[in-house]
Amino acid sequence: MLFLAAVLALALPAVIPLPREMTAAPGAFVLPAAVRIGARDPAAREAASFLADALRAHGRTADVGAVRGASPAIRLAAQAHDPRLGDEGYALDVGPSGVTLDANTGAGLFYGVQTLEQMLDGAGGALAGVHVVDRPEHAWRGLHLDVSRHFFPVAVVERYVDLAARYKLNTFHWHLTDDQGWRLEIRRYPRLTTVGGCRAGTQAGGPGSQRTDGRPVCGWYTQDQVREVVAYAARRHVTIVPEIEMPGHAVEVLAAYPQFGCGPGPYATRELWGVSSEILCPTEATFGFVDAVLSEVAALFPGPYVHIGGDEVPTTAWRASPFVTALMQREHLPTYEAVQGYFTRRVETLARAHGKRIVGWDEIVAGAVTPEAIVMVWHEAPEIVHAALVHNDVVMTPDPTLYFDAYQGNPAYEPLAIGGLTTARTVYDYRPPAGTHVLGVQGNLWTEFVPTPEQLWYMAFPRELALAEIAWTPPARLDADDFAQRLGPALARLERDGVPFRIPAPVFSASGAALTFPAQQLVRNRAAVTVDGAGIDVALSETVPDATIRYTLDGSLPSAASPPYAAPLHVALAPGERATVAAIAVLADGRRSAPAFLDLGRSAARRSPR
Ligand code: TNX
Repeated sequence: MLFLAAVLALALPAVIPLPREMTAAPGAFVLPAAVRIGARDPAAREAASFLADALRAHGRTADVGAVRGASPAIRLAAQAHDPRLGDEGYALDVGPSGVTLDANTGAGLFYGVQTLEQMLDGAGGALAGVHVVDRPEHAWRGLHLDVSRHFFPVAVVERYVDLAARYKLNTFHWHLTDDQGWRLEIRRYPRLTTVGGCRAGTQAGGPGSQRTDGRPVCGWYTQDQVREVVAYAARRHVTIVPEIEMPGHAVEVLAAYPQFGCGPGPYATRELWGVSSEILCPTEATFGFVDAVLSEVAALFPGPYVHIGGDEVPTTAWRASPFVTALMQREHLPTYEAVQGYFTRRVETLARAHGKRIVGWDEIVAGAVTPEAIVMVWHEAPEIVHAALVHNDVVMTPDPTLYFDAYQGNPAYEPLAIGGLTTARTVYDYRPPAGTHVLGVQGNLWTEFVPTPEQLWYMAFPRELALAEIAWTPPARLDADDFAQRLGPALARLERDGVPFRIPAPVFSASGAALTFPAQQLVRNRAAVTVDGAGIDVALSETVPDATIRYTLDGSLPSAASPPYAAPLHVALAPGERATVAAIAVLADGRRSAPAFLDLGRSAARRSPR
């Protein structure tokens, strides 16, 4: 009994992202059937309503009221005036008499509630005593979603935002426009959606395919829907950064309004992935158009930023344009990069007049951008990172390290993706450069090969959990092995919530030692071990707590009908003999992981020395 108590006291709750400071405290708080939550101020009431929902999901009744004489079990207040907590931090104490959560702001309380909800998950009726003082490492904890290449309805976008907020991400970069579709209703320019929001077909097949499915498709958000998403995100302390791509990645604009191109057209919303060579022409008419669009965008999105794109600008159309040639002479623009710089500065002036600071992809640096622009660095080359850092604040979104459209394992066993390899571990190991110019980090989810919501969740999780931790937790506290331990409970929670994340493959250990998969072997989901003696014990473990492992020993691919793993397998090998253990993890709903393989070989018998 005493021993058990000691163990309980030592075990800290599995929280992602790991709090800055978390220590065990004596005792535990036994949750009553009816929980009273005392909220001291309006911000506290708002945060408490999320906690009440979570308690109800755990079979309790919960009511939120004022803090009066009878002390409520759980008290929240956003009046800490505690410099340790900053704008987004919180202090959380759980002990036998209850829970107190303090913050300087509503955001801080909201994050404290997220921590508490994760503690509730593993608690089974009693919250272990704990003392937490937490605040984020990075101000910009971003997650991006491309709704142009594939359109996702409001309910999916809200779920995406909700899940991000649960892991304390605070910035949603909504990639609303691109060559393949304009997704935002603009009252002044209705054809942006009715024409630019439609395409005649969608690329079929993998990267580089020239085939389309021939099925016309449209999709966009009305301004009312956008206001709904903005409010939904705001309740969760998520700022939305809308992206309106220009001057490249904008052929859908020209399909609707060809007068903003440099050539005669005609133009069409793009059906294939990749980049259109048709781009916006830097005319006064175009800037008038951009001004009108930005005025509606600024009115819809209360956040301080608008992302104006700026990546991958082919110059073919500008080179062929007498207008651009004349502009270059008049404005003393020696290069096409300088023309893009001119374009960016004009747009920045417009954005500023609408009260917004611009964000742009790192290509905007080459054209001499103003120091107020925020540069979103997606190229990993050190010279590009450094160039951006000289004068500008940056957000780090390195491709493919934080690109959630890359493969998460051997393509042979993964749904079609764009390429590359970005595992949760790849994400976890990323460290942004230090310095006050680095606002934070962001994961990008481009959707060329993400046609459905199911695929969206698969690509997002578990990588998003690793992103959340490197965004929030101080680097000195980051520990991949510890994170791997906390991943199991986090995935179990996503499973309960019906989020079809990618299930990690089983992990091998042989004769007691965990086998690490070097990057090369990880790609092939394959490790190899040479056995010295007559046999070897192979243990398997899964990440998701209630998963079943199924395995084969004959080299075939395991199925749901293969034997379930229960105890370490003893594999006996004669000299020179080889064997393969193959294993998958299967969830209760039948979803399964990619297979992992362990090749065992015994060296041929050596002659005994004379
Ligand atoms: C490059 S990253 C793009 C996107 C694509 C992505 C695919 C960036 C700023 N531009 O238009 O969707 O690659 O990974």
